[in-house]
Amino acid sequence: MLKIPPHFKEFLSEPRSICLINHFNPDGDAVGSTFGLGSALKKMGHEVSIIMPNAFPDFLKFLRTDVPVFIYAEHMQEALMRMEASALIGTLDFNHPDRCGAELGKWLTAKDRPVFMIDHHQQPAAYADPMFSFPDVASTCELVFEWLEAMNALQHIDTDAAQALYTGMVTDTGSFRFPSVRPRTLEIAAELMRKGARPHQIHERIYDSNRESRLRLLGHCLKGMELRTDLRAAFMSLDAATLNASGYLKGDTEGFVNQGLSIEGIELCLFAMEREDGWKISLRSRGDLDVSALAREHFKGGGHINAAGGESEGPAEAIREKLWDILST
Ligand SMILES: [Mn+2]
Repeated sequence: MLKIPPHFKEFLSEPRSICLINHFNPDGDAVGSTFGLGSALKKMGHEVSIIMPNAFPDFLKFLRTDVPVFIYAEHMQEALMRMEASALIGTLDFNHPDRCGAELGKWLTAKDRPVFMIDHHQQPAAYADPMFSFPDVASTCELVFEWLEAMNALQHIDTDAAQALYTGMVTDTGSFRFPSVRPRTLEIAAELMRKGARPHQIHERIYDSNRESRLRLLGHCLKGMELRTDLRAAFMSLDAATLNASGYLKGDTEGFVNQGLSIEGIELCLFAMEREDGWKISLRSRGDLDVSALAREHFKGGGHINAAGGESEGPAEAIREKLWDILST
């Protein structure tokens, strides 16, 4: 399936200085794919750095890597120095320069050094070459495994890398239950287990490590949830005042949007959350209902068929009415 162009393989046959960049607000797949690929590339003889646009959530802190990680928002100078010194840039789990923030995105598209992409989002922007872009694949971590296999480099996946890649597969597939899961997905998961991934430990770290504030926020969110059964849709929101009063930490609302979808007969859920820079929108759907198109057309965003995000003007009531309008027409 995934083929490495000969000139690219040739380029990587010598030790190179490589920077791997993932997207703003890195999730399990973004962190897992950069950690997994980063440490494998290091074992292949390359000098690797990972650049994250901003910090990743606490529930992913159990993941380990022997590759230095620079958070751009916190250590801009060091991150830039690493990027400037690299011979090759890899962008993982995103496919548009905007997704890593305005400054990093601008730097990426300056085109003064080769950039490759490994990603599974729809409608990739043409800033990278080669582009390993496979929108039908469930996670970037799954693609990193395929990429390493195509490079004959699976032996370079150690226990930490296996844990990282497995974690991204779990978070991007809702624990292997989304329609994007293929037989191959489970084969790769099994292979990662053989390489040291511990599914029970990963699940515990991701799903059984709630902070009290997170659970209370979820309670608040569910209490205010509104359903339109005629439209088969659910709407949930949290405003800034509620978030601040709860002692909100990044990552606390991860997965909230899926709760609305768990109701029988509901096929779409929109979760709106107010941050300093405006309202963030998360959308989830079932089946053929394409929320990435909806996010693109109405919420300045995008994503996958069943999982997408964007932004909107507030307040919550206006977003809710907008959603009902869109779905009614
Ligand atoms: Mn992903």
